[in-house]
Amino acid sequence: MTATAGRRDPRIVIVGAGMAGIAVAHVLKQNGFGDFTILEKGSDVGGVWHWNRYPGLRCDVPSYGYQFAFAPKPDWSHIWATGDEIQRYHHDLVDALQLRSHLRLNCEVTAAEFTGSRWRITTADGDEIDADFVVTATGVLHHPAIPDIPGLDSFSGPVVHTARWTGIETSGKRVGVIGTGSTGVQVFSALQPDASHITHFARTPQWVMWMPMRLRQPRIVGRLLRRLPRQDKTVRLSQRVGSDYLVDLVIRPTWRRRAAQRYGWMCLRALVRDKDLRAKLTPDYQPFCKRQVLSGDYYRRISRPNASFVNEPIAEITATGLRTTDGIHHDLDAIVLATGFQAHNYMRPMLVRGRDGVSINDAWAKGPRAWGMTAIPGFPNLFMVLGPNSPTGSISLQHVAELTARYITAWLNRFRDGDISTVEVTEEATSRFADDVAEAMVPTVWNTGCNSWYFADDSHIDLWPFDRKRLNRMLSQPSDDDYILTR
Ligand code: N01
Repeated sequence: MTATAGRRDPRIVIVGAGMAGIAVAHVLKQNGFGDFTILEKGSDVGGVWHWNRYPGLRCDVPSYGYQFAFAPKPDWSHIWATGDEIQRYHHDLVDALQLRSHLRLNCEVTAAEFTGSRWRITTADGDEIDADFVVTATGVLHHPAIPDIPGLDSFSGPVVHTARWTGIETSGKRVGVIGTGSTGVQVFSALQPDASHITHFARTPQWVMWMPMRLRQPRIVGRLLRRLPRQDKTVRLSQRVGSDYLVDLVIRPTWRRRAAQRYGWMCLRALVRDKDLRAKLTPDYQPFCKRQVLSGDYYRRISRPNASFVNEPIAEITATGLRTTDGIHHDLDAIVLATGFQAHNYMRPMLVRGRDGVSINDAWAKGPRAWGMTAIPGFPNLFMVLGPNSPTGSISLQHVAELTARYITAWLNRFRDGDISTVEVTEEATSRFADDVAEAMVPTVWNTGCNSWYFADDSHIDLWPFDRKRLNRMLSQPSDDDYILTR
């Protein structure tokens, strides 16, 4: 740490330069913290928008709300932006906010250990970096889940996971797509027109709601938005309206939820005319129970002559294709795994050791837990951004990342002022938070009987079951009562 006239500037390491890491870096800079480094294992910033490059990638949240209020971009080309455009936004932002000098790309953190007064960070290259505070911004949907299907290694053609897309040839080929989440639906719809045949393998069918996802944003809209005096306020307003609407649907069983769910059923009925196909595509759980899939063309594309939908379970993968449990062999030239992520790993497999050498794997032996998505008992001076129970299914994550960064900054200010040396959330506060979450989770739509990546284990849903006001209140001001402080 550097000391100036009685103040000490903390050394801060941010792990991850995705959306959350950028938010933290910006807030630190804004608050006059200069001694921070962002360590990013990828070759570029952007997080999921850097790693995911599969055909058809597009944000299913309207672009005007899917951006930082502190960096509004009024001239998105589409109402739902493509992955490329979102990644360019992050790229440009890092330059505009002058964060590059703080950034170390291709720098993977393998371990972080609390030594009693500070953190020692080890990178894959063997560098050791000391820090007073560590902020992990390592994302949720980062580690690809590779399915444990017998024979996967024996396939003679290319097998690619969507989150590690390498330009495989699918044009004129027989393609199999495994997985029917948001990614599976997007990649299937993008590959269908050029494939000689494409088969969508579904373990569980999903509700797919129609939205005009390719709608362009008229230029005039961008010009008008640019003229607004406080663009940050309009972004916040659009995020608030979007969040309030979604939260209302997912956390309480009301007529509004039922009306929105009815729309899902209407889309299926109106857009899939073939009764047998419609029966196969019909889920046996409520819309919104899993993360809702939106698409402008999936039902049209799955109905095309060169497309098949197979919901017979997969028995094995062979050298030339895939066999389902009914004994049918599906000949394939390429397999696309749209099988999602290990969403509850957070900063792992980094080896994180807190006070008294306790490892994060031991601390989280019964599943990931943190007070307020950010602070973990036993891990002083370490904060997470978009940690356990983040509202990935309801509230703007840009808003949450910025709010959490401001919350962390409040502690950093106290360190800088010499008021505290270490800060560690209490076990009691964390248990209280977990109990409140568990109770509020009961009437949510996520708890109505489906399997989804929201579940950290059989009974624990890793989401935020409250509204935005509660989130804002919780992260507005740290309370000393919830923390152990050393001075
Ligand atoms: O992953 P998922 P995703 N055999 O976990 C199936 C965000 N996102 O990458 O339902 C056969 O939803 C699995 O089957 P089941 C968004 O938040 C955003 O699609 O578990 N199948 C499921 O169908 C989204 O929710 C955008 O029975 C297997 C699929 O694979 C999140 O990312 C775009 C299997 C996985 O679906 C994750 O979406 C894309 C197996 N062994 C994604 N294992 C935006 O537009 C798994 N499956 C912002």
